[in-house]
Formats: sequence, structure tokens, C-alpha cells
Amino acid sequence: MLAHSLFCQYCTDMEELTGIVTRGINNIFSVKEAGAVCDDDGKTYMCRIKGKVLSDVIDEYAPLAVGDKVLFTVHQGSEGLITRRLDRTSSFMRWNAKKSANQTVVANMDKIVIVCSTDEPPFRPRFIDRAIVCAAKSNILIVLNKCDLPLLEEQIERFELFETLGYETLKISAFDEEGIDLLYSRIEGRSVAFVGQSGVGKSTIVNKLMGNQIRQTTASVSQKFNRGRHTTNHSILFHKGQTVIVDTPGVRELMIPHTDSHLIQEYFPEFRKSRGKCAYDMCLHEHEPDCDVKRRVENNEIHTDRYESYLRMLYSLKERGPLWASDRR
Ligand SMILES: Nc1nc2c(ncn2[C@@H]2O[C@H](COP(=O)(O)OP(=O)(O)OP(=O)(O)O)[C@@H](O)[C@H]2O)c(=O)[nH]1
Ligand SMILES: [Mg+2]
Ligand SMILES: [Zn+2]
Repeated sequence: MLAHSLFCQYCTDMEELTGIVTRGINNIFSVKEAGAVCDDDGKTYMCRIKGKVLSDVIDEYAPLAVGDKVLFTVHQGSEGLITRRLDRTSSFMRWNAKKSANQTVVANMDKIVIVCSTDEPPFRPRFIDRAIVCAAKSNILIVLNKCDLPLLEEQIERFELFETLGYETLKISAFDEEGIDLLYSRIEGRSVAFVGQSGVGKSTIVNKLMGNQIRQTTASVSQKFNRGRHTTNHSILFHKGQTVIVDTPGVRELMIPHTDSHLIQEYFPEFRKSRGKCAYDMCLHEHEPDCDVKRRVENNEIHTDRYESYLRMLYSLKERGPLWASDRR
């Protein structure tokens, strides 16, 4: 009888446990039970989703992401069935062009660490601009890795602009461990996810932060293309005491999630001063006459490259066309 109540999936009185998704591959999710004393204590179960879809998750590519808190029941020792996804406090979301849908890469993080590199692959500030939009309202830390390699003066200025705009930034070199302790002090006790282009050094940084606890595969940037080779192919969540660290797979291109065009400017704090000063209330600061943002770009009060980056995002939404103007989240 005891065996029946433990293992039969049709029993309704089975105890539901709470856990956190630590990885997901081919619809099998590793779920770590929320530990009694410390999250490090929890046992990990290999879980499937009960039924085909979670009833309260609608119209989203992949119903679960690493970091999701779920309810699940245990079956056959270390296997389980996920019955419910709990409400998310935050999500890092990108546009999945292949699936024509928004995709949550990681959920429930206190902070998103956007990693970029000085070189190998080259510094790409517009990638950071887009990652900021993907991170939505999450706290953000922008890390410039590979500071052992040189960077042009104008690129340093572009990076330092993020600090001026109010974002937390840090320059490190995972290679010679410069700044790793400082980075750890900024994330200790929090839940953080490392995101960024392939090859910028996310897994190398995560390995250093975790000490000897884990050893993730890292790989050199392809000589031929000077860009990463997508060494990490799925997100993984690690616990180090109370600190939660998620390593995510790098992408070559990061596209902002489908959203209302008017919302993009929310992620450009330098536009705020122009609020209420454009001739049109709903100004997108594009071709509209008497636009205060454009005027301030011309006066060099707003960085031209940031404005250009904004326009590109605006166009990328338009290019998706009306097909995607549904209520996809
Ligand atoms: N020069 C230099 N190289 C570094 C540094 N950090 C990492 N690397 C190298 O950069 C390459 C890519 O590092 P990974 O950690 O695999 O990069 P990643 O961001 O995890 O890449 P994906 O998993 O593809 O997203 C490896 O050869 C690392 O040794 C650094 O601070 N300086
Ligand atoms: Mg990696
Ligand atoms: Zn305007």
C-alpha cells in the first residue's frame, strides 16, 4: 500500500515537493528539492512534465526554464513529475527566431550578469544593449572579461558609458583571476545568471567562482571566425552555499523578445530627459518631426552608437511583421 501511494501517478493525495529546475534537456528536467537547511542539501530528481503542457503556462516556447520553481511528485526513487510552475519573479527572455516565439532562458534571478570581452570575440556593445532589454526589470551587472587583452580607447569609453548610465559594471580577467574575488563579493548570497555571446568566457568565470566544486567545459575561440563555438549547449544551475549561479549557452546573435515597440526606450535611461518634450506623445524617436531625442543625439548629449543600437532594435521588431503581434509573452 505504501509502495502504491508513493509510485502511482494517479494518486491524488501524493505529497507535492517544491524544487528548482537546475537543467533541462529534451523535456527531462533536473529538479533539486528545496533543502531543509541549505539549498545545497536538496536531492535532485529527474522529472517530466505531467501531461503535455502545464495548464497555467500558455503560448510560450518551452514552458520551463532553468531557475523555475516547481511543484513535483516523486515516482520511482529519483524520478518525478512536475505538476506546476510557480510564479516567476523575473525572467531573461530572448526571441527564438527558429520557433518564432519568445523564450525564457533563465527565471527567478536576482541579478543578470551580462558578460562581454575585450577581444576574441571582439567587443560588441550593441550586444550588451540588447541583453539589457532581454533582462527587462532584473538587476544588471555588466562584466568586461579578458582585460588581459587590449581594448581601444573609444571602446573603453563605450563600456564606461554603461556606468554613467547607472548600470553596475566590472572589468575582470578570468584568465589571470583579476577581479574574480570582487565579482564573487557582488553576487554572494544571490541568484545570478551569466549571459553573453559565445566565447566571452562565461563558463571560465563560473568555474573560477565555483572553485574546485565543478569543472565545466570551456573552449578556445575559433581562430577562423574569431568567435565562440557554443561550447556550453544548455543552461546549468549550481549552488555554492546560498549563492545560485547559472551558466547559460552563448549565442551568436541575441534578439530582443517580441514586445511593444514603445517599451524599448524604457531600457535607454539617457532618453528619459526627453519625456514629454517630443512633439508627439507616442514618439518612437525615429522619423517624427520635432523629436527631442534626435535633437539631443545631434548635440552629442546622447551617444550616437546607443541611438543607432536603439533604432536597430526598433527595426528588428518591425521586420517580424504582424504575424508576431499576437499576445505571445
Ligand atoms: N585571454 C583570455 N581568455 C579567456 C579569459 N577568460 C576565458 N578565456 C578563454 O576564452 C575561451 C572561451 O571561454 P568559455 O568559458 O568557453 O566561453 P563561454 O562564454 O562559456 O562560451 P560558450 O559556452 O560557447 O557560450 C576559452 O579558451 C577561455 O580559456 C580571459 O580572461 N582572458
Ligand atoms: Mg560556456
Ligand atoms: Zn522623439
